[in-house]
Amino acid sequence: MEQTFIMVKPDGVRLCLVGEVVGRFERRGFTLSGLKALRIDRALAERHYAEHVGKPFFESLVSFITSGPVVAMVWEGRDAIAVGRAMLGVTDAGQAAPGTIRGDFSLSKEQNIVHGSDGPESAVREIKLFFGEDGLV
Ligand code: IDP
Ligand code: MG
Repeated sequence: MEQTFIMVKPDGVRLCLVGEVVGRFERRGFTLSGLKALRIDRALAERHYAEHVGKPFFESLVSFITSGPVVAMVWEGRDAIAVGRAMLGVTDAGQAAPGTIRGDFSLSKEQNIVHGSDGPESAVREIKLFFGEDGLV
């Protein structure tokens, strides 16, 4: 069984969408194997979004992702990574299909409610970063 890292971002928490996101993954048939609320600091943001350090939107992304609590989760099940990404919708929520989380709850390219691992290496890295003994939190 595959595991993926899913996180409700600060906008999703502020909009009271934690239950909505959890419910969608539960109803799809995934198993919740880790969950915690935390506040991301700059150091953790730079590790989590390492691939984006230096990009034009990076400083804005750090202010956003550190602006309030997030809810970090590990969901487990068949094709959890790809199915999870499909359930999120594309990055730019304004382009995301209705029926996806981003497509139902946001119009923003940055404040797009949720994060989901984009592949097996990211999933392992992100789960370790947020939940592993080696993690910062
Ligand atoms: P993903 O979250 O769909 O994997 P990434 O390209 O990995 O998308 O970008 C990480 C996060 O950075 C996005 O979810 C979004 O919050 C933010 N982001 C990505 N591209 C832009 C942009 O062009 N402007 C503003 N924020 C962006
Ligand atoms: Mg990504």
